[in-house]
Amino acid sequence: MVIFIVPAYNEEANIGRLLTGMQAKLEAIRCPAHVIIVDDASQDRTGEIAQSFAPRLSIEVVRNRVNRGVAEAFRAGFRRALEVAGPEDVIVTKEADNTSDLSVLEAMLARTAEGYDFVLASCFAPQGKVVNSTMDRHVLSWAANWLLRTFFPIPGIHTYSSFYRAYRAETLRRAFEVYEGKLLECQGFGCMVEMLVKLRRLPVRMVEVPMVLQCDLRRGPSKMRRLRTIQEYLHLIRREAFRSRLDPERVRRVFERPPQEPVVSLDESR
Ligand SMILES: Nc1nc2c(ncn2[C@@H]2O[C@H](COP(=O)(O)OP(=O)(O)OP(=O)(O)O)[C@@H](O)[C@H]2O)c(=O)[nH]1
Ligand SMILES: [Mg+2]
Repeated sequence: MVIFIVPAYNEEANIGRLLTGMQAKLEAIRCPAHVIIVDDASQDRTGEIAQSFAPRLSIEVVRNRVNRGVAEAFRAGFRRALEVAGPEDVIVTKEADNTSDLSVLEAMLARTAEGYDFVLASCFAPQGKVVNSTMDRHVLSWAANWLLRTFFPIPGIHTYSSFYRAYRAETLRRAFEVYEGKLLECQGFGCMVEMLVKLRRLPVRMVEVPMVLQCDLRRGPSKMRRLRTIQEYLHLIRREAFRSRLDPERVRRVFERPPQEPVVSLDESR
């Protein structure tokens, strides 16, 4: 099974199209899936529209009463996904704004089936592309990724900031355990970079799948606050670049343990 986690804030203009596309794709590739939407106190109909897909799609909407930001949405999403995930399941995170290109999903899942623990959809990979972005946004994003690559080089990885990723659930469970819940400490958009930087210190096989990021598929404004995100990246670089080594004995113990069955069965829990 593939468990999707989609953080969504005021995405009523996008979420219907997103879920219609996902439903069609999952049927076409015959992929059993469960979708977790984390609706973060949207002031529009995001949650209602997502919930209306329930008869057609295995979906649950986690609703926050107050807006807690994208990092808290991922924390809640991962917590829930790891409750229901079995050892062979894959967790996919993606954006609600239709920019996470579904045509690369099969390639991402194929890579996890080959044994990769962590697969990143990558617009800065040699065959990837960004189209119809504004010049300033594109330059900013490219520069941020270049800076992150310089401080935290990972062979073959070019895009550090993307939300669109596939994780083997069992590996992620172990990563959360090694970091004792501190795999995601950031509060904002930096949290996805933080996860990548922290996962690279573990015995995790990573690979990229090139993606075309088509920015004009999004309707409505961007939710990303640029200044705050830049500050968070800089803070992350300062904190992680000089962090002491993880205890190798602890990492070995957690990563060599037998796999774990789901804590909660999806049928009973909804
Ligand atoms: N749950 C939750 N989701 C959020 C919040 N802010 C943004 N998101 C979601 O996070 C995803 C990424 O936000 P975007 O606005 O697309 O940010 P971005 O992709 O970095 O920037 P663009 O390139 O401008 O699209 C979308 O699915 C948003 O709905 C929030 O406060 N809470
Ligand atoms: Mg986006």
